[in-house]
Amino acid sequence: MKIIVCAKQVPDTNEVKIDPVKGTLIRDGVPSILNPDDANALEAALEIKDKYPDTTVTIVSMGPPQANYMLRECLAMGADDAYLLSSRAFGGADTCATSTTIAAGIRKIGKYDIIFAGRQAIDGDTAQVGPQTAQRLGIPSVTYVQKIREIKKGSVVVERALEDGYEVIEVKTPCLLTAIKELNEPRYMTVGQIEEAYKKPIATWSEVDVNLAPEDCGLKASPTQVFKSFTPPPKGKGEMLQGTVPEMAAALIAKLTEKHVIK
Ligand SMILES: Cc1cc2nc3c(=O)[nH]c(=O)nc-3n(C[C@H](O)[C@H](O)[C@@H](O)COP(=O)(O)OP(=O)(O)OC[C@H]3O[C@@H](n4cnc5c(N)ncnc54)[C@H](O)[C@@H]3O)c2cc1C
Repeated sequence: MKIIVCAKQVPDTNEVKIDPVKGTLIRDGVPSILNPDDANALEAALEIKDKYPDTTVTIVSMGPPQANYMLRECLAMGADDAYLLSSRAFGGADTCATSTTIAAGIRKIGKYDIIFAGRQAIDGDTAQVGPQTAQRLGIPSVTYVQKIREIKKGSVVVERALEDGYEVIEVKTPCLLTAIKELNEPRYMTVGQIEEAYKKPIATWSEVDVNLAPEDCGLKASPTQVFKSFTPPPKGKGEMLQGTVPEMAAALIAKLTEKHVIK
């Protein structure tokens, strides 16, 4: 079986703090990490490889040259090979242009049975790239995969998380599945695998390598453009309610109703 995992390097948004005086984001010293949902996607692929040893796991990422470190981490977890889609032409991509580029990279990689992506990336937070990539490749996709029940010949049976439960879906391969954190617990790298990971070559492909014209990628191929970004205002101070218990309860209900928390 051939598996491709889409992995994105993202700033660790848990480490991003807001400057209380200027109200701007403090990005200094914020480490770049493998997007958490993508670690679950990779773990799912590696678990299939553990079960079916003739499986290969290939990572594909679009990003700047430093995304190489994240790809080494994926190799050190157990992936077989990795490709980085990197070029100035890819800069400023929205999800539409990102999925066009990733799909072009996947076409060049060739045959695959399952593509895994994360549900969403913690920086852009759109959760659109996985399904869009599937659509560009003309294959079905299942999002919010919380469990892989069975790998059959020509299909996979998965559980898709819903707000109040889950649905069981059998999907024909080749297909794309997006992973959520409930799917598994990503494994650690081992020292031996880290050493091996640094010996492996990682091919870097530009738009020319994946048969895209410069106007098909990046900002030029993006129907949306971010024209302003700003830090949300900090939450107001807490407020202590005064009076007797019934008075405080009435005041609380009035405030929650006013904010449409309750009707
Ligand atoms: C603050 C901010 C605001 C933005 N606003 C918009 C907007 O309004 N509209 C818009 O279209 N774009 C927007 N973007 C851009 C968009 O988020 C990214 O450019 C796009 O590359 C990926 O979308 P995402 O990060 O939301 O990924 P998601 O769709 O959340 O990612 C889902 C999965 O797709 C895969 N994936 C995503 N990106 C890559 C990659 N580069 N390489 C490999 N796999 C990948 C991963 O498996 C990931 O888990 C914004 C970006 C930022 C930082």
